[in-house]
Amino acid sequence: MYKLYYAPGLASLAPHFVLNEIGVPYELILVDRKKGAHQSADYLALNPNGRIPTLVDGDLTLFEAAAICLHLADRHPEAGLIAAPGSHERALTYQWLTFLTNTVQVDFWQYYRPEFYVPPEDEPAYRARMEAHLLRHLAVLDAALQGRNALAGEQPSIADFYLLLLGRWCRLLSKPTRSFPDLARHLDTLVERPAIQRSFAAESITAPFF
Ligand SMILES: N[C@@H](CCC(=O)N[C@@H](CS)C(=O)NCC(=O)O)C(=O)O
Repeated sequence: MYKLYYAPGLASLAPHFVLNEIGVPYELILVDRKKGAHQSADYLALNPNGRIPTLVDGDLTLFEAAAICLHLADRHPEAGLIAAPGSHERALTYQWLTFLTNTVQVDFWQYYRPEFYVPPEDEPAYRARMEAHLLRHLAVLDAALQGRNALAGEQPSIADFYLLLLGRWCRLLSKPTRSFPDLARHLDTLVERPAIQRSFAAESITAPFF
């Protein structure tokens, strides 16, 4: 049985969505950051970065939320969470997932934790710059979703579930996720899915979801 190491609302929420969409049994293991569990020797043995999430799949231990989503989608092709290798739809899933993780998530992290990057006096200006980047990314995603129900192909893929995580994180920006109409329409549809509602409930996340 899969084991997903998670903390409520963090990057682990994307693979949590994916596990519930697939409908396989799994064990959800809380990494209690308040107690420093993510820096414990036991957890660092699984994930030397001390970051959340980590997936254990038999003798495979995997970190990076996007890698976990890709692995789960590949292991369960019947769930239809990624198109066939070599197809245009799969290439677009790679494109959007990489954009979400390499660009949006990285900028969000810098917006959220500016203290890692600049001295205290520079933090407000740095955050403002990162927020401007994030708003531009949300506009790109909104335009990509115009008249569409998925980022790639016709059915939501792992990229869409990852988008829901990041859309949630961006809900408190000066121009929040909800103010991007096509993005909001798409995320509203995803939120209604039973697997997504089960994920939120298991992490005690209540509305508004983004
Ligand atoms: N690129 C990693 C980033 C994971 C990450 O940064 N996780 C955050 C929570 S969203 C974390 O573990 N933070 C630990 C900390 O704040 O020390 C992934 O997507 O898995």
